[in-house]
Amino acid sequence: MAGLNPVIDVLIIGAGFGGIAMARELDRLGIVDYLIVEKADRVGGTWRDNTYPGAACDVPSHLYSLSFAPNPHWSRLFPRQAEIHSHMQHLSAPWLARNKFRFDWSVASLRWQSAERVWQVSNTRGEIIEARIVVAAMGGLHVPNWPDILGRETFSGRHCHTARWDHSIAFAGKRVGVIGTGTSAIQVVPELAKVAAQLHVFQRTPVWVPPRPDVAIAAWLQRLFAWAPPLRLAFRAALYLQLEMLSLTLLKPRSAFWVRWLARRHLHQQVADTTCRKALQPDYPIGCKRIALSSDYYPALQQANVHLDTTAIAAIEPEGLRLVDDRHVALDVLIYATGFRPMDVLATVQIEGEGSASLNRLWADRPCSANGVAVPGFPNLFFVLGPNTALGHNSVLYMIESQTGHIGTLLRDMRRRRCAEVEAESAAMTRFMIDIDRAFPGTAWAGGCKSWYLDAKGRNIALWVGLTLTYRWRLRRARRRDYAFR
Ligand code: N01
Repeated sequence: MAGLNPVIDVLIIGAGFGGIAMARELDRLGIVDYLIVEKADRVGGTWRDNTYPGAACDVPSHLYSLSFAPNPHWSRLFPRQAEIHSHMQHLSAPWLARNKFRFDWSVASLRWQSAERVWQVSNTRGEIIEARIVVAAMGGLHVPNWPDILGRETFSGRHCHTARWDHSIAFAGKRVGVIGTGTSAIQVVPELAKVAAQLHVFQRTPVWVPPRPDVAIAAWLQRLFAWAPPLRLAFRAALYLQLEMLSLTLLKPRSAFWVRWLARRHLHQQVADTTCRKALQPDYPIGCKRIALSSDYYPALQQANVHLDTTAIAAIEPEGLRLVDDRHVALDVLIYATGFRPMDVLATVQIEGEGSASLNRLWADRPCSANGVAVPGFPNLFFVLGPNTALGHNSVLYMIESQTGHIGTLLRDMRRRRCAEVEAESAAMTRFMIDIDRAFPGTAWAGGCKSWYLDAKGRNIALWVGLTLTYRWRLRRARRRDYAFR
């Protein structure tokens, strides 16, 4: 193992939006002794990893921005991956200039040293950084779900996952298969349909697809937003309130009739063939799976070179897919748009807290936490976008900033009280999990569908169940009652 460096105050893991927001919070507090480690060679998180054609955000750009780094010059209402990623690179420049990042630094383990009250963080090369505080901003959706389909390794053509796009694959003139019809698939399918000779879309469950009202933001409006920041702020607030209203309908699905109507009308307007329409009509409440906004998915499915296949896949074979009705679909390229494994968020990181307690073991059945931010037994360790703080309806950046602000307040309290340790109370974790489980039944997300929000037993492992404002308010109160300072 490499020699130890001096102990630093704070180590942030992950250079996505969460890591950058945390770094900015530390700057605000005047904490200068920190580093951000990142497994890849650039900032960007989700927006660095998901580079498939058509990748875009389904939260409007002026809301999908960190509050301290507004961008009046977003070119579209719904930002595309390249624009978000370049915005993030621009955003991270001051920290790059200050040499705050350590790239290609893939964390392998975190071990709490109770005598020294420091976290010993090692990477896959055996290098170690010691830090008094660790903030894990690793995101919840970064482990691709490679489906457990018989014969997956035998496919002889090119293949990739949407979250690990292989840009060397040429699609023109090829027979391409896409497994999955979630939000990633509905974005990549229209792009592949433009170039593939044949595109086979393998759908297990249809998704609700309302139209995506994407428009370019005119240059004059961008200039106006730059010139009059209150106008941009008002626009942002209006977008935020609109999405909070959507969350009210998802919390009480009976009031979601208008979103359902919108999506049904969209399906009827765009798909004339009744058999095809029937195949694309979901039979679960809207919002149960993430709503997939798209105005070009249904038209793409009806192109002459595109085939929607709803027969289950029996096996992957060297030359293509075998379906359960024994049909063979010959393919040159296979795309897995099969989502992520949120339960495997700690798949590559071992975390040992007080008394060598293993967080991996603790979370093996279900990831539990106090407010999605901390776990009893793991002092001075905080999570950004920890369990049950993802969203199915609003900007996750609002949750990130709620959490980084909360962690910042705890660090300030530690400093004020001259404490070396802060740890979540067990009662706080119990309270949070009970509140999440109590609020969940009766919501759209508990509507009986299968989604990455749920574990194999149907328990909500991912979502915050409520308004984002309620979450921010909860964290305000949590500061006093949910932590022990030592
Ligand atoms: O993944 P998903 P995703 N055989 O889990 C199918 C964010 N995101 O990458 O529904 C056959 O939604 C699976 O079928 P079923 C966003 O938070 C955001 O699309 O389980 N099919 C499903 O159709 C989102 O919610 C944006 O029956 C199999 C698909 O694969 C999250 O990422 C864009 C299968 C997986 O859908 C995940 O979205 C992209 C199997 N064995 C992503 N296994 C935007 O901002 C899985 N499937 C727009």
